Amino acid sequence: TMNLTSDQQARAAQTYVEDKIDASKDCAQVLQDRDFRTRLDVNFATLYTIFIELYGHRGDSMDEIVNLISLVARSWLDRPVDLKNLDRERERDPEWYMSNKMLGGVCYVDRYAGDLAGVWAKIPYFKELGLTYLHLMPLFDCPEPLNDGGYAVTNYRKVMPSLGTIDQLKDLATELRRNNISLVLDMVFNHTSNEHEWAKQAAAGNREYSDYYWIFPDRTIPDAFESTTREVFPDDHRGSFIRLPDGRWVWSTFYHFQWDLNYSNPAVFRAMAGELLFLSNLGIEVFRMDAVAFIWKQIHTRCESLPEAHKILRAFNCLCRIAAPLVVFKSEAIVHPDEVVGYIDRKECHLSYNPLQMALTWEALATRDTSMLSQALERRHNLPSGCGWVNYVRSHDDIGWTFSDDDAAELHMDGFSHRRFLNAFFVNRHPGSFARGIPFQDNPRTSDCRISGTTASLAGLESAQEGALERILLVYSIAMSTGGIPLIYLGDEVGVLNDYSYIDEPSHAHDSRWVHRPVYPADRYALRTNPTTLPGRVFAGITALIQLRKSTPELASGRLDCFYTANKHVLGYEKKSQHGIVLCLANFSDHPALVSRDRFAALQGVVEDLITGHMLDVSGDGIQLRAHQFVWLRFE
Ligand code: OTU
Repeated sequence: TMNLTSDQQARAAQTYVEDKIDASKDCAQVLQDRDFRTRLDVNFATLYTIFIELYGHRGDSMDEIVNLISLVARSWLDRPVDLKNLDRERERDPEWYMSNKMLGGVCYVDRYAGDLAGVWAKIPYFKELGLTYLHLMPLFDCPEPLNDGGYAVTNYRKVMPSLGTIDQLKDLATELRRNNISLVLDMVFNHTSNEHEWAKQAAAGNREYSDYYWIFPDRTIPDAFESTTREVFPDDHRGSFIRLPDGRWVWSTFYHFQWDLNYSNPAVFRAMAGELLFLSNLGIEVFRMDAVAFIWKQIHTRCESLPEAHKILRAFNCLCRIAAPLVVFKSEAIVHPDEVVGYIDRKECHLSYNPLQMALTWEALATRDTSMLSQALERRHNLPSGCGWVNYVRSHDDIGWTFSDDDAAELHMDGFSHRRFLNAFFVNRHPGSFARGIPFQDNPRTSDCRISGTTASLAGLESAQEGALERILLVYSIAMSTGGIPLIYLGDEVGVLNDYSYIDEPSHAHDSRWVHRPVYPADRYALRTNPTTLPGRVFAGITALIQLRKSTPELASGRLDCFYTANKHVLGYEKKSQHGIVLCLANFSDHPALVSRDRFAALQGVVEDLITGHMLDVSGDGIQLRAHQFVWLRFE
């Protein structure tokens, strides 16, 4: 192999792999499949290069490649024909998810609908709302009662028995697809539950499976790692390791019953690739790649967002391009904004949560000042083409203040003290706060703290403060209009409040995120069509925003341009398309605010506000916004 270029090496490797597959009885017929061959030709070199970079130092890397491609081939042969058709359709329309018609919703199967049959029964409601993307929270088999809301998976091929079966999941995916709704599930691939078969084998001392995790006989290496790693769930345990009954130490970033997988072992990569492809063949269209920052560990580093973490994701992406091309990844990286964007690329994750916009929307509500949010839109919003944000107001998780301290410093703000202010404000320890949040993972050693609470409770509906309804609609108007996929935490559209009963549930009491994971609020939903009630007013406001978004083509695509309002209370941005420009203005103040006429010098006089349908003359006195008012102005 001396002096071969990397291209030639990859081609030689592909020939070697194909010969092995041809010789095997198992899946040789795949080589006659035109679609498979084309996609393999396009993607093999990328996959091979990454694989050799990660595992080439091992003697068995060629065998591992053969095993991996055989797995991919098998998966393609098993893929249902309706999915193969959709694969082709999506290859022809690769940016389908950037449409202004896209709308996401997320819920827990058990808490929102009882079980999978209950979710099926809610499809008419999802259509009424306009959902095209449904994220069901983790629903696979996991230990009871402690499972971190399903993020401790025991078996990726078995649905939690109380929720249904894998066949029901597949049928539900098909039915949702028939109704134009893409099913989204988590790929919890950084860790498994300690009751997963691999973990049980490892705990029993099996050598092969001990290598699936980061297990060490004594504290030497754990101590070295922990000198640079961060504590993510410090309420549960200190450091990154927990002790096994036999005295060994196993890596556990999150809860002690979630053990981090060892991706430096190619067997782990292949095993998880098998689970991913299995789920793809059920008709899952988008995978929420959980906790991506943590998947690679290297001593003397923070063990977050290492280059190899990106390579693992790219390799998984490549496998899908070959054997499940319609699949799209969404990155879940709730970290520094510089790191968040690192995962966003069509070759890695097409979509990403937008934790910065989410957190700074709340920040602006608390401060009544849009400077930080505006700066974030200006400098951190636009993504590589074909990639999009998932814009959310609340999720099942806490709010973390992940803004960049350097960005804050440019605005003459100190990140540390500002986070302290925000934490105090949102847990109602600041005079005059309208928010009713609860601290999450309050760490006195580092002063780190995050916030739990529902949208409505954080916006002032629970404390019955003036402007609560307007604040809820204001924050949703931002998520609905900046571009990408807006994601509704279901229940928010009827203003669901904090549920403090989690305190009485022993398996939840220690985790304040349960305060914003209430069961289906049937009473509020029953009032949603009654406009004299609060749930009815929230619902009317949010559904109006949804309709408007779907009929405003300027809101498609991810790009925006900032509009300088010269009034710190008022956020401004423009969305452009070949149809025209929509200028969004949002007043975060509790008082009226003016955007003066000279700010519109470049724009024409009388325009329509899409929100109210009224015509406004911007060249007269400028635009006067009521407290918390937002307008979407269309310039032709
Ligand atoms: C994710 O979140 C999930 O969203 C959580 O619900 C899980 O508990 C966790 O992983 C473990 O599976 O720390 O507070 O980006 O912020 O990955 C939530 C880093 C979390 C973490 C994020 C994690």
